[in-house]
Amino acid sequence: MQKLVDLYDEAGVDEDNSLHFAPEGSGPTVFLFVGVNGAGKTTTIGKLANRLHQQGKSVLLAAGDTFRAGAIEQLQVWGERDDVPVVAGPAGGDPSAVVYDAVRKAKDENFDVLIVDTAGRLQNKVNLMTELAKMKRVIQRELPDAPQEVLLVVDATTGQNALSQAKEFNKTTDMTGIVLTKLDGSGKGGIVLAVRNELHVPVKLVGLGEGMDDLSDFDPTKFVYGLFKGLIDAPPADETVDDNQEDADENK
Ligand SMILES: Nc1nc2c(ncn2[C@@H]2O[C@H](COP(=O)(O)OP(=O)(O)OP(=O)(O)O)[C@@H](O)[C@H]2O)c(=O)[nH]1
Ligand SMILES: [Mg+2]
Repeated sequence: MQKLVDLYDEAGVDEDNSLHFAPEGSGPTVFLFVGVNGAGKTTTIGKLANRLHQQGKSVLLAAGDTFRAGAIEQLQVWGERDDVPVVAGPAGGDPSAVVYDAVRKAKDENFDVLIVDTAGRLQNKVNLMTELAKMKRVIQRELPDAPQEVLLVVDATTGQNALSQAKEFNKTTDMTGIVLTKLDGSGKGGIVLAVRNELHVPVKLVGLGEGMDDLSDFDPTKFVYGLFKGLIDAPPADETVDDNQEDADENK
C-alpha cells in the first residue's frame, strides 16, 4: 500500500496542491471556476466562500452563469448563507459584463477574493469555451496577475469522461487546479490520476457532500487509500485494533 502512495507522490513531484492568492496589498485574488453542468461548481464556490469568510477574508461572488434557469438564484442563496455579497446581472444577460462589474467592485472596494461562477452549458460547446476565454480576458485586462486560479470542477463519479472534459477545458482556460467533487458518493475518482498524468494539473480541493463544511484540501495519501480500499486488507488504522487485541489477550 505504501508503494502506491509513493508512486502517487513520485508522479506528483514538486506538485503544489495549495490555492494561490495575490500577494498582500496587490489587489484582489480571483478564482475562476469552470466545468460541465452538474459537476458541482456553484456548490464548491459556496463552500469555499464560507471557508475564506470564516478565515476573515472579504469575499465577493460573481454570478457568471446567466444561462441556466435558476443559476443566479442558486449562487445568491449561497451568498446569503455565507454572508458574502453577490454581483449578478439579468438572466440571459452577458456573463462577461457581470464579471467586469464584479472585478471593478472587487478592486474599488478592496475585496480580498473574488470567486467567479460560470455556466456548465451554453447553446453549444464552442460558445461555452469562447465565453470562458472572454471572461478570463476581461479579468486579466483589469487585473493582469489574475485569475490566480482557474479551477476545473470534476464529478468523481463520471469516470473516463472526465479526462476528455479536462482536455477540452484546458485548451481554452489553462486551468491551474482540479476540484474533485462527490467523493462521498460511490465514485472514487481514480480518473484524477489519469488527468494529472496527462495534463499535469494538481488536485487542490475535494468535495465530500452538499453541506457548507463538506470541502477539504486534497490529501494524496488519504485519496490513494480511498481508491484501493477493499483491495487491500490492512489499512494503517488496523494497528490500533491489534494493540487492543493484545491488551485483551494480556487481560485473559
Ligand atoms: N454528494 C455530493 N453532492 C454534491 C457535491 N458537490 C455538489 N453536489 C451536488 O451536485 C449537484 C450539482 O451541483 P452544482 O454546484 O449545482 O453544479 P454546477 O457545476 O454548478 O452545475 P451547473 O450550474 O448546472 O453548471 C447539486 O445537487 C449539488 O448539491 C459533493 O461533493 N457531494
Ligand atoms: Mg452552477
